[in-house]
Amino acid sequence: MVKEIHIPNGVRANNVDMEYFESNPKPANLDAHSTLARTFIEHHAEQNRRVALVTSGGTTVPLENQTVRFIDNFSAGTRGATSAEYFLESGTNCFLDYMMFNDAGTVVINTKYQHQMGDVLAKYTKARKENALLLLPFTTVNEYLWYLRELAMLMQPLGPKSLFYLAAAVSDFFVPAERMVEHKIQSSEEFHVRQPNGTTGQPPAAHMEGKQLLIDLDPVPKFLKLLVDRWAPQSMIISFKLETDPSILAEKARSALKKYSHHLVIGNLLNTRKWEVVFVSADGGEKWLRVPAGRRTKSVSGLLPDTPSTEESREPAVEIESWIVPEIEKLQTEWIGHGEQR
Ligand code: PAZ
Repeated sequence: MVKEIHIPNGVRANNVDMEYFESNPKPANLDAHSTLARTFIEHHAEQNRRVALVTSGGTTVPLENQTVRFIDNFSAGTRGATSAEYFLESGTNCFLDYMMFNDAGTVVINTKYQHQMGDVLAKYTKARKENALLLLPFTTVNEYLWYLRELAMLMQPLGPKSLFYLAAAVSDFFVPAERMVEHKIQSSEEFHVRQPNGTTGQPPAAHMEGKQLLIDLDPVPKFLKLLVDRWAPQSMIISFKLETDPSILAEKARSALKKYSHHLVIGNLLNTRKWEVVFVSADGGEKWLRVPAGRRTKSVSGLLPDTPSTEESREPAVEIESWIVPEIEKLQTEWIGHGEQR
């Protein structure tokens, strides 16, 4: 039986949301991608399937409208991409492991991995053919926020069958459109112009003073709060927390949960993120997942002939996402079962 699905037309506005979205431009491709997403979500909703929104990669903060310079947040995109593979039940390794350069400098598939790569390709092709995967690109933090809001609203009819798995590394600070200069900021003093912003005349967020580039960024609005409270109130929401100081990781994860009241924060450290993560849940629970070390790789120390290999010079024996994703699936099954609403 085909259920009747109603997806709201466009995004419902409210004052808190509007402040940001009224003053920062809508991405050029948003409407086209929204149409694709709507079709995708309706297709899966009709079949009563779960839909996961996996965010992946870093966001950038452009300093100029015609962007030459930008600030980036670190993320190789591996967590999101690999997790998406496991959500699609592909159960494979990262395909980059299967590639190599040949003598002519061309990227080819390592003959040793032809078989596995064939598997990945077949599974990817199947996912695309079955319409199980929709890829939507974003680069800037502004694009990220617009897309997140739009997709969350489109996913609302799925209720608890929608999952937000927020693995992207999103900028905490940004240049608001009203303080963004149009042209490339000039470093040499003879070309210094204090570019007023075209529309508001507000002082620019980035400008030269003498030989120094001064940048004055605004905080990015607390979008997780808006997601939890307004855009996706019935969805299961998992966020990631990246830190470099191990002594504050769990505390920061707990604090995020307290602030935003979502389901789970997965904490990880920059240097060990492929080996271990900590699940911090709303009931105060703290659970570490640690995968064993596998084969050795060429780490910096490993390249030196007599340096003993360290734990860091080994690849994890399994992709940690192959442990994370089934845990999330279990949690979501419980969430759907409870039929709770926050
Ligand atoms: O993309 P990647 O595999 O290199 O890294 C993943 C990660 C560390 C960006 C991700 O697991 C994460 O923690 N994302 C949230 C970052 C944040 O605190 O905003």
